[in-house]
Parts: sequence; C-alpha cells; structure tokens
Amino acid sequence: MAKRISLTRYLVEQQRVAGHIPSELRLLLEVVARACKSISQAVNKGALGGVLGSADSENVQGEMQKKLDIIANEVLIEANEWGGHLAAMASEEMEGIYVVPNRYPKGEYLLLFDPLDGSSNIDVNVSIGTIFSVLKMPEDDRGVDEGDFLQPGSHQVAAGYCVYGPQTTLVLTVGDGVAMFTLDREQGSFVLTQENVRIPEDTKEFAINMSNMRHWDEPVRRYIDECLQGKEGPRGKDFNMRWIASMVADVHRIMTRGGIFMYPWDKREPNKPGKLRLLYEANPMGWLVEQAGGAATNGRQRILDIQPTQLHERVSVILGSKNEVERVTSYHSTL
Ligand code: P6P
Repeated sequence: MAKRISLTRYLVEQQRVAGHIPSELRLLLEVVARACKSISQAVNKGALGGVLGSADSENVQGEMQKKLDIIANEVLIEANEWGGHLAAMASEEMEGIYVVPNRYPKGEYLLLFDPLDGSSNIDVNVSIGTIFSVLKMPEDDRGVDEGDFLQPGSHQVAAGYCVYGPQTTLVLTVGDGVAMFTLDREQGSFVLTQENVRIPEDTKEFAINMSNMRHWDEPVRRYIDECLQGKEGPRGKDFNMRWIASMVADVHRIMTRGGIFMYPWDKREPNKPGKLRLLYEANPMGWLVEQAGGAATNGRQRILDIQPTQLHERVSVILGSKNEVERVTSYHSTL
C-alpha cells in the first residue's frame, strides 16, 4: 500500500531526494495536474454544465470536435503558458505549435498533449482522459519551431495521463517507474495511491476493435485468431476481450491488471501507418508501459525509437504485457 502522500510531496521528493527532476519540471507537472483537475470538474458536470455535444467544428485531423475537446485544450494552454517553464506546446486539437507569447518568460520544456482522448465517449458517460508528454528544448538557443518537437519518445523527460472515470486518476512517470494518484475531491488534491506499478508479463485479455478484422495485416489476424481458438488452439488458454474505444481507459486497465492493446495498421487507409498519434498518444503511453515492465512496438520496432517526421504523425500501436507484445511483434518478422 503506497504511503498516502500528495502529488506535491511526491514530486518534491523526486526532485530533492531522488534528484530525478529539476524544480522547473516539478512545477510543470504540478500545473498540468491542476489543469487535469479543472478538466475533471468540467467533464463531471456533463449535461449540467452545457459541455456535452459537438462544437460544430473539425480538428486538424478532420475529426468533429466536442465542446469538451476545445474546453480541455484551452484549460491546458491557459494553465501552462504563463509559468515560465515552457517554450511551446503542441496539441491534437491545434494544427501548429503554440509558442509561449512574448509577454511571458519562456522555459526549456515542450509540452505535448491530447487534451481529451476518447471524446466520442463523452456523450455516453464512458471514461475519457488527458494524455501528456514532456520533452526538453534542443540545446541550441535559436527560437522554438515545430522541428523541436520531432524527437523520438526515448527523449521524453515526463509522461502521463489522467483518466476521468469513476475516479479521476493521474498516472505519471519521470523515468523512475510509474506512480498513480487518485483525486481526493474533498481535499482537492491528487493523493498517491500506487507506486512502482508493474504490468504482468503474461495476460489472457486483449483489446482491439474487432470490427476491423477483415482489414488487418496477416500477423495481427494470426495473433487474434489464435487467441479466439482458446484452450483448443495453439495458445492452450482462453482469452477475454475488452474494447472501450478510449485509449486512456484501455491503457489504464492494462496498467492495473495487464493485457495487450492493439490499434494496428489496416488497409482501410493503407497510406496511414495507423490511427493513433505518435507524439502525444503512443509515445507517452509507450513510455509509461515500458516503465511498468511492459512493451510497446508498432509491430516492427520499439515505439520510443521511432524518429518522428511530422507533428501529427500516426503510428500502429501494440502495447502492454511484455510477452504478448513480443509475440505479436515476432509474427511481423516471420511473415
Ligand atoms: P475506434 C479515440 O477516438 C481514439 O483515438 C482512442 O482513444 C481509441 O483507442 C480509438 O480512437 C478508438 O478507435 O476506431 O475503435 O473508434
């Protein structure tokens, strides 16, 4: 049982005792956590807050935006732009980067986020979440531009998500394992409820959108087909399936009890490497999973080793229990 300390104390100890994070990064993470609390309040109001439904606009991905998508994005921008710890931000909801205005001091960090992932679930009261990733500005002291964000996931200095479900839970890594913090609404603060999170290396639970089965590449079809054969098949055990269609919720289940999550390339849009975004979905989730003893690949290489070429680049994602991810990845190399 983790000792019941606040997120603030945990981060101060990570800074002071473990020497893992400088004070500027600690401040950044505190601000992001406060922004997640505000988003949680807006999400929890639902229809009472007039925040459900479509915003009648499209994001850079050409997807219909929900009102809460825009609210969450604005909350994160406004919370982080004045503190002096950031040079710029990037968001699923914005085409280009957001450079901290000159009226505020600029810092050495870059913040990337999907402000409200799984937003198709908002109106049906299913868990959604915020995903964030922190990079450092490259050393040279010229101005910040989009190219500064195009760093492999292995360069992240912090990553996390906040899942807005029955509990609001912040899950965070700064490279020293994974810790989980549950929002105590009476105190208004995140409290440490689990540290040293470990994902079991084996699992009997897979998460994939089965309606896309006819579009998958052969290695994925082989893996899922073997799972569906259960005890009588080559795996010799029965499997269970889950698909919440909210990456944060599916990944949180895996962080909590193991499993494998897959959103692989499929032939519906063959020129797209996958549906999910590399910089602010796959990279932060991939680092969290690895820090908890799991694995994350695109079927052929480690997600965190991929050199991005575009801000909103998409990627095929296979992540979770190490032995299952390695099995699926091996199928990609044998065919
Ligand atoms: P599908 C949500 O829109 C999202 O980006 C992820 O959170 C989720 O895992 C996936 O898309 C769901 O996609 O095609 O099953 O609706």
